[in-house]
Amino acid sequence: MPAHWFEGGSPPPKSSRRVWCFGCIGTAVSALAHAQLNAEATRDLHIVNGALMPDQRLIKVYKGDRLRWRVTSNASGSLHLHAYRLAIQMQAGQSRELAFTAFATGRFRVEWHGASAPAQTASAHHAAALAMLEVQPR
Ligand SMILES: [Cu+2]
Repeated sequence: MPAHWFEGGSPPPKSSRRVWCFGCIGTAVSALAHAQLNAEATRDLHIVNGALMPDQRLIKVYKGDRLRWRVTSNASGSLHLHAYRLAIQMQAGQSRELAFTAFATGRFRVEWHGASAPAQTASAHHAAALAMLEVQPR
């Protein structure tokens, strides 16, 4: 082996360069998957007597996703997402859309305040949430 091969230090081992490459590809693939699956997240929320079906009660998204909730209710009231300073008034039988970007990460309560029970408004903040919005970091 010629002596000049060792001048200026040895090259990095091939194995470590390969690992670094796979790491890059993995990161790119998962970022792409998140972007494609969650960039625009539409949900139908059908509120019946102030409650949602169990499979609609957890909404998981990623930070930066654009959310579009198509809300219906059989009773009048209001839907609140206090952490995001969002509220919509609902009339019985009406459907409304709530569109916003998930700008903050965390678990947030989505609340329903029925119009037929005004005294319930304050206590509703201590009752079970209508749904939980879970925003994960990307
Ligand atoms: Cu509220």
